[in-house]
Amino acid sequence: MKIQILQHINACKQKGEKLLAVLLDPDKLSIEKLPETITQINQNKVNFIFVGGSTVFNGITDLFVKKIKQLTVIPIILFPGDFSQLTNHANAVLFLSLLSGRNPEYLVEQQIKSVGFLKKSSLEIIPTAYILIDGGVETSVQKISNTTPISQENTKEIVTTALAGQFMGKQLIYLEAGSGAAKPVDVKIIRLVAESISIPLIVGGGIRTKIQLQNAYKNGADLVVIGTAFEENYLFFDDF
Ligand code: 1GP
Repeated sequence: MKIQILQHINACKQKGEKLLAVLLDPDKLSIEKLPETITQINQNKVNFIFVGGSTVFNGITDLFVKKIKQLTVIPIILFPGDFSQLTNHANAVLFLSLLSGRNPEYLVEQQIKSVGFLKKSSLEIIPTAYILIDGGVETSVQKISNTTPISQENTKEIVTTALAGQFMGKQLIYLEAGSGAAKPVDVKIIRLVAESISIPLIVGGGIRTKIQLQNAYKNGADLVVIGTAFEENYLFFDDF
């Protein structure tokens, strides 16, 4: 049976059940290391495996996802840096539009380039508003997309951008401080956005402690994404 990922996320939001995703970047993690990595993930309460990165070489994502699939039943969601990172072996794709930026390439061009692949694929396509927020360092997504993140001071613009995403018909709002951010998205921003929108809220970037993770949930994040903290310490989720 095909898993309906978005339906599941919405049902969890209704019930107040918080969700956790681990981000695996094929550019940082070798395929050889996947068995050990996925064994750790399987032992924890991880709901989704996100796969993607800002700069992944052509073809690698396909092999990477195929290998993950052999090792786990956890649904795999593509979090692509560009259209070359699509593979039919995953369960779903976050169909991202970088609404914080003003670069047409990431607002709409990449999406158009992906249609040829997506119309033939069985991936669940989840329209997602992707909002880059200043995390205190210049992150890869900022460099690659050549866009300026929204300052954490500018809460009005963040909330307005999230609402614009919802009004455009996006099904998820993703607040992103960028992988390896020095400062994750502030809890006040998470709360303001969560109170303003009615669709599920994803938060990621720079979350390195369990307290930060719990605070993101308490303030309204429905799904939190962890990359670096798990990459650096495979025991990060141990006492969840
Ligand atoms: C997902 O980019 C993040 O939104 C992952 O960030 O690597 O800092 O956890 P970290």
